Amino acid sequence: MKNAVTVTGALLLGVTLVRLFAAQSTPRLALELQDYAALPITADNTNTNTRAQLARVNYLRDEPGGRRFFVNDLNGRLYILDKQTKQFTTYLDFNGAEGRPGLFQRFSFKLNFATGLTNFLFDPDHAHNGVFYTLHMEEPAIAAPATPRAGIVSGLDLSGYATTPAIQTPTVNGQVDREVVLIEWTDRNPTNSTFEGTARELLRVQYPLAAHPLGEMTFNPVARPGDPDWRVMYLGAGDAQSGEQRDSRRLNPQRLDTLVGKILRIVPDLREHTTTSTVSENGRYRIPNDNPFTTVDGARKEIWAYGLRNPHRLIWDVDPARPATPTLLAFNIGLVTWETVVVIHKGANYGYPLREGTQSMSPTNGMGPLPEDDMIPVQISNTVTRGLVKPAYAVIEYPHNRDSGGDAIANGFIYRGTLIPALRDKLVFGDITTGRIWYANRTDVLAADDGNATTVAPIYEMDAGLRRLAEEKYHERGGRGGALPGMGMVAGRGRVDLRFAVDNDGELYVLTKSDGMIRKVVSARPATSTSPAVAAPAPSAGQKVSSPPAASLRNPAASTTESIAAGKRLYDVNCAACHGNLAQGAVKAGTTLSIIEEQRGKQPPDLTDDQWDHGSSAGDIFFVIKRGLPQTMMPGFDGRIPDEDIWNIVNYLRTLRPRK
Ligand code: HEC
Ligand SMILES: [Ca+2]
Ligand SMILES: [Ca+2]
Repeated sequence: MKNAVTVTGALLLGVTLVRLFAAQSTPRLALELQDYAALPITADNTNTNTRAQLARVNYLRDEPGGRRFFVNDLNGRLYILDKQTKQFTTYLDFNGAEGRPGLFQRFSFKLNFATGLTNFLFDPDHAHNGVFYTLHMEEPAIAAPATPRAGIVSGLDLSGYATTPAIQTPTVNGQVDREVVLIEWTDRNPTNSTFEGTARELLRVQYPLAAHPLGEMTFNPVARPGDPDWRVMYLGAGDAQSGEQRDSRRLNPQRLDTLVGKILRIVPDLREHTTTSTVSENGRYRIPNDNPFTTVDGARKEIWAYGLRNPHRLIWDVDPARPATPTLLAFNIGLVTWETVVVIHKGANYGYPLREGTQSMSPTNGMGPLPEDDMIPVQISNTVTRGLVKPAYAVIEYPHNRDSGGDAIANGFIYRGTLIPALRDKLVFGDITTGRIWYANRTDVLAADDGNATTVAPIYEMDAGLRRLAEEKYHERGGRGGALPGMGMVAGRGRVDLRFAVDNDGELYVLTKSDGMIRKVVSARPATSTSPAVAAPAPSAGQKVSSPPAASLRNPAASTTESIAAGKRLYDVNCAACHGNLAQGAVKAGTTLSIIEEQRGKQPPDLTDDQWDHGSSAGDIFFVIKRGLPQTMMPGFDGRIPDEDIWNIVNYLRTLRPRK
């Protein structure tokens, strides 16, 4: 077992190095970011996890016509952002949980990641019809009505409002922690900054676990009235964490009888496409007849593509050479190794959880090479299959790796603005937790969509210093604690929590939840050698392939009072935040990392109980600290703490005994 892990690590390193070298032959670009607007702080300041992020800004969208921005905060508010004054006005407040003043009493926003008011989207005809759509999460266990509360928004006419039955998702023990709700709103006067009109619930889907929701919506940007895609909505539905479970939920992303882990395609307005679509089961929307599985027995007709873990962002590439047929791309967050961008094709299967990136994944989340003739079953239900299909592969991928990767892919855009010629026709994207930013050439991205797993677009890292900027602003705006809130496996303590946005001119914005800021990308220049790289932690030596047998290594530092005191000082600064101030472990210290956020590893263990899962000799402990434990939250300190100081820490740890 241990050997298998090492081999995968070595393979991974090989892949990573090839890409790194590709990246270094081109001069590195440095992005200049300018503060654009600061969201009102909605943080829970008693929390150290992502609820302590100053404002959980998720989307910025330009109003059709470009007069104002609209911006949402997962904590519940949909704002109008005035482009001149940079003032935020609350347009709708969804958060009516636990006596809060907003619309929905079942509103659920406290867990990390994309819980809360996840998204809003303008109808393509918004300027005329005032229609927009929202996605938010509710907690079905809350004993309060699921309808919006009357009197909260004085112009909201609720006379015809009715909820829909939640579409069931296969689960175990009846567990359904959340429901995702899609609502269509019609504002009779879309020019003022208040809401007056009606709302219609279109869809409600069970989410057995809270992470990876149905969180993304988009319309084909080139479709015009009369076109088959006019006002047809594509949705990105996360897998509700199904694919990483080791029970019957695991196949949900592959199953065509459930909506999670899919790209969906629906017609929200019952009056559109009446002759080429069918009314949905719940009677609230239509399903185009040319969706790929409308004639497959037992399949959900809403499905457009499948086998995805968390396709949380969708974008379109409009090729000037063939503007009528834009390409849909999804940013898909991975589980074990690969963060990916995929090109979405009608009916395609992206393989998860049998595949991740361009590798295969075992039922215990082990990674391996793809079989030579790569085919997987077409899964209708948990037991029924119908033939085989060749999975579709990523066009961009990066690993969970300190040197060249991150924890979770954010979104990105193919730059079409005029401010920054150096970015033209580049897909600019980033990593959520580390705040790293890359670009790939658009032509490389499209060329990699060739059905061949071994071709992916090269990616080039850019310097933006985003982590440093976010840390400074976080503290300047009153954020407490030493690091940014939350954690990531690669990022360590402190998530930047990055997303991108574009305005109607195609200019780029960077949204960061940690400091609740919107920044505009104003230039890209060749990086000078002194330009600060993203302050990512120093490389962990965990990927080194050969080393002396750890257990036999002798501690060269004598266990003197000085050594132990030096070790304690270093421990307090570098380790106490996770392992507790007395090294008693996160559980006893009461500083446990949220289960959802850090589900991939154990809680930081007690280091005083003389139980060593990774070896008890001084050499074993030395190497755990130096290299970290890959695939867990334990970072490597190589390059950050000199070897002799690591030995001092070992000496300090050796003096500790369990405390009552
Ligand atoms: C970001 C949180 C975090 C930080 C910071 C951190 N650790 Fe850890 N550490 C962990 C976690 C989580 C584990 C358990 C990994 C596993 O086994 O799944 C761990 C495991 C260990 C182990 C292995 C224990 C065993 O049972 O074998 C040692 C030793 C250790 N850490 C020491 C340190 C020291 C010393 C520092 C500071 C220099 C440090 N850690 C900093 C999270 C952290
Ligand atoms: Ca209005
Ligand atoms: Ca390819």
